[in-house]
Amino acid sequence: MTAEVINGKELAQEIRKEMKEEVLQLKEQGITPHLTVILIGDDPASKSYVRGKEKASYETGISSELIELPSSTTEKELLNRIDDLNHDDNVDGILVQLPLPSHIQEQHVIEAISPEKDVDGFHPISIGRMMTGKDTFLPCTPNGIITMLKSRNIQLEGKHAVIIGRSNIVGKPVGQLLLNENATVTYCHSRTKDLMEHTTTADILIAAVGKPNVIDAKYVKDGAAVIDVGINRLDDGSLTGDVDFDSVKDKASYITPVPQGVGPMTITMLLKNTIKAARGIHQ
Ligand code: L34
Repeated sequence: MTAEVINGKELAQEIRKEMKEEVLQLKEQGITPHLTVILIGDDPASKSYVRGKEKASYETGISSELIELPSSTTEKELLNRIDDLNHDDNVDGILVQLPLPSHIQEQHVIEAISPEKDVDGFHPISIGRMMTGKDTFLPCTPNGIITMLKSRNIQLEGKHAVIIGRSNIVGKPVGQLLLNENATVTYCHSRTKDLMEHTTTADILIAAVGKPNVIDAKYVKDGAAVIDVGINRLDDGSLTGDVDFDSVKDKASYITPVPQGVGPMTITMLLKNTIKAARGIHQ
C-alpha cells in the first residue's frame, strides 16, 4: 500500500482561510482577537515556532504581540507579567513558549495563566474539562492531530490507537482526545516492554518519541494511519520526524510528513483557541 500524505501545511492554510472570514465578522462586531506570546531566552527552535505563530496570526487578522524576555528573567518577574496580562481586557489569549530556563518552574507558570486566557490548554482546569469531555481550550498539538485524522474521514470510533510518548503536552492529551472519540487507546513509553508488539496492532499510530526516524515499517501494521509528531533537527540543519517516512509510506494508509505535518496544525489550533477566547470574553 502507498500511503496518502496528509499535508499539514495545506490543511492549515485551508482552515486559516475560514478563520480569516470568522475574524472579519468578529471585527465587524468590534472584536479583534488578541494573542500575547511570551518568549524567554534565545533558543533558535523556540524563536522559529514563535515567529510562525506571529505570522499565522497576522495572516488570519488576529492581533498578536510578542514579549521577549532575557533568560535571566526570574520566576517572580514572569508571574508578575502574566498577572498584568490576566487583568488586561485587551488580551484574549496568553501563551508562554516552552521550554523555560531551568530556574523557572513550568507548572507555576502554567497555573498562573487565567483559565479564560489559556489558549495552550495546559492549565489543570482546561485539562480537567478536556478529560470530562466538557467544552474548553483543547491543547494545540493534540487537537491538530485529531483535525488531521478527521480531515480524511479516518474512523476513530472502535479503532485501536497507539501513542508512543506520554508527555503532558502531546502524548497524554492526544490519548484523551482519541478516547473522547471512542477509540481504544494504548500508551507506550520508554519503559514499555516490547514496543513493537503494541504498535503493530495499531490502526492509528501516533509517534511522539523525540528521536529521529526510529519508527520504521517493522513497527507499523499494514494500512495504519501514522501521525508523526517528532521535530528533530539533524546536524545538517534539516528537520526530520520520529517516523522513517520512506519505509513507512509503503505500508501505511495515511502518513504525515515532517516538516509540513503536525507543526503548522499546532499553530492553527492556537489561532482557533484565540478566536474562542475572544468570543468567550466578549459574549
Ligand atoms: N507553550 N510551548 C507552548 N505551546 C506550544 O504549542 C509549544 N509548541 C511545542 C514547543 N513549545 C510550545 C509549539 O508551538 C512545539 N511547537 C511547534 C509549533 C510549530 C512548529 C513546530 C513546533 C512548526 O511550525 N514546524 C514547522 C517547521 C518550523 C521550522 O522550520 O522550524 C513544520 O513544518 O513542522
